[in-house]
Amino acid sequence: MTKNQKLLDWVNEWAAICQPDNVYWCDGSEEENQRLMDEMVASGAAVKLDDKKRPGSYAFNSDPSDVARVENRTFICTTKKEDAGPTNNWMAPDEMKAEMLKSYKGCMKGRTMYVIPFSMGPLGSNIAKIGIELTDSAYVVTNMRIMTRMGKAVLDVLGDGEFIPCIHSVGAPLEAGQKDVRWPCASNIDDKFISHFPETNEIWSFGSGYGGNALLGKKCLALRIASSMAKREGWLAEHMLIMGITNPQGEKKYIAAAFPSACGKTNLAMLIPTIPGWKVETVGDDIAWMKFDENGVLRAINPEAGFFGVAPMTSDETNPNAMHSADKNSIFTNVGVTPDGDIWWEGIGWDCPAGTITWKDKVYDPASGDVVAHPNARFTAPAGQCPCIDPAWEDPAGVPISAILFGGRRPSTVPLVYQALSWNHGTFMGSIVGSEVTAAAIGLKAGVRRDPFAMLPFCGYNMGDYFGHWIKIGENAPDKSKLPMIFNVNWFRKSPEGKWLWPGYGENIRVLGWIIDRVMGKVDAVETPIGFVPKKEDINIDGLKGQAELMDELLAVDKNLWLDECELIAEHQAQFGASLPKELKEEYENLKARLQ
Ligand code: O2Y
Ligand code: MN
Repeated sequence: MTKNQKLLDWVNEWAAICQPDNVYWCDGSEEENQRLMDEMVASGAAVKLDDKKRPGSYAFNSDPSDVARVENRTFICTTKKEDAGPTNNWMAPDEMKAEMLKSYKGCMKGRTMYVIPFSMGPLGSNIAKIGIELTDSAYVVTNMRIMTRMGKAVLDVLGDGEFIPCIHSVGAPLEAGQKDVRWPCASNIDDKFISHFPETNEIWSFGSGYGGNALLGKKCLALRIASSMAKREGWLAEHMLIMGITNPQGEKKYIAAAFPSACGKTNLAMLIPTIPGWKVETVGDDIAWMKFDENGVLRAINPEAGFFGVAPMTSDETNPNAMHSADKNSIFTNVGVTPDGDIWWEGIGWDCPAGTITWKDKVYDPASGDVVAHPNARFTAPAGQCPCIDPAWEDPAGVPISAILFGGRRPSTVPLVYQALSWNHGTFMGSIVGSEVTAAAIGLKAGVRRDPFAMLPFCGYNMGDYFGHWIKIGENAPDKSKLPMIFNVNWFRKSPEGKWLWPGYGENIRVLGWIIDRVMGKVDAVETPIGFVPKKEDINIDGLKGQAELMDELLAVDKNLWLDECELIAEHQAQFGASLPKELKEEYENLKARLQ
């Protein structure tokens, strides 16, 4: 398969540690995928879905203890603690490796070690990075085949080159003759580790088979390790969707956007415009890698090849493009399986058929109060199957980014949309992204839960230094006039009576339309203390009954509310201590001064 001696030595070294029964090099072929799926169906790990309803698709149920990313067991291991910063769990690399090596010893007994060569980014793109994941989970292999470019072609491109080594084990060795469980994983949360070594570009994961903990190309490589590489190399690895927007005149612009979870990022990436003449096309729904080209234009690629989307509440109503992406050749995890071999989840848009088997492997009993699908149930679907996939989504050169959007769930204070006054001001806007939480969310203090740049769980180094990197990107831009404009959007503003002020979903094209008009210099805006806000007549609300009366409230900038917000921002900034760039302190002071 390869003559890369470093790779061969590394695989041998890990095989000696983990002691699998076999080592298998994945070629990424259809036959290999089918064989693995057939094996998992035969063992009871997977259910084959009906070939007419969901061709080439399978359902898996995880262990009930292994259903999501484990943030409290996710570590950034740098020599100096301050390099991981105040928002990451930290352990020194040597200490972590010594601890984890104890767990890895013999951890693959009775299992196969799969060697997965994968590329994050189109094969051969100068922005792409090659990783090799070692795993004892066939489920991980089949998911990585959808989520990345995977297999022999990657080894051909790699040649003798450098790769990012990623080790993964579910942490459940089998004794001779021991029967496997459907979803092996470490039974104790403290035995799980998702560790990153940004100084040496390594990922070590142990104990979980789920999503971001196990598909190491995604959050671990494409965000945590890549963000730290990007800082060293002068580019950006961001938790952002990428979409193309074409106006009725046929002019097309690409934007990138970051939102904390539960803000409808996948829905926005695949939005179906409600106003005639507009078109939206998707480049990616989760991660953007951005670099300046030789003309000084910031260009973005989606390093992934698939979507790992939240299933519950995804429907033909909320996101038909996501639904069609998962029509075939998809993997479903922790959803219900109907008696006729299809899938079901809460909010899918039709009634749950009698006899549906829940994610906990029970016949669904509506009287029980149980759910059919776990709230973090997922579909893994090839991006190329998305009906609105952008023609340039695999262009190795990436797409030119004209605007960057931030947003959160802010029922009060934050207007529908506003534009940054400058790059540094936009960086400040990204640094204060957050969603309002109520005290009703058990264990949480009411207020704004900040998720700067939506990168809080994904920044591979000190977040204060990350802000500084954004400032430097602006300072060192080859042509500052070509930097993307920065905006903040808030689809979630409510009246004091608790009524939504904006319809959201496909109607968000009206706001994107204003943003595109700003990018093209077609409209003026009102300068306020927080940034440029639209003149209400510049947002197209044709056909939206009752919206005109809400626009003043929706776009209002209340100085007193913003002064209160400033107090919260000061608390937020304080946690970064000396690592907070002086430019962000200045932006804060300037905002306060403009408000007074
Ligand atoms: O729970 C998981 O492992 C999945 S988390 C996830 C998946 C797809 C896209 N984004 C996320 C996220 O947490 O941001
Ligand atoms: Mn995400």
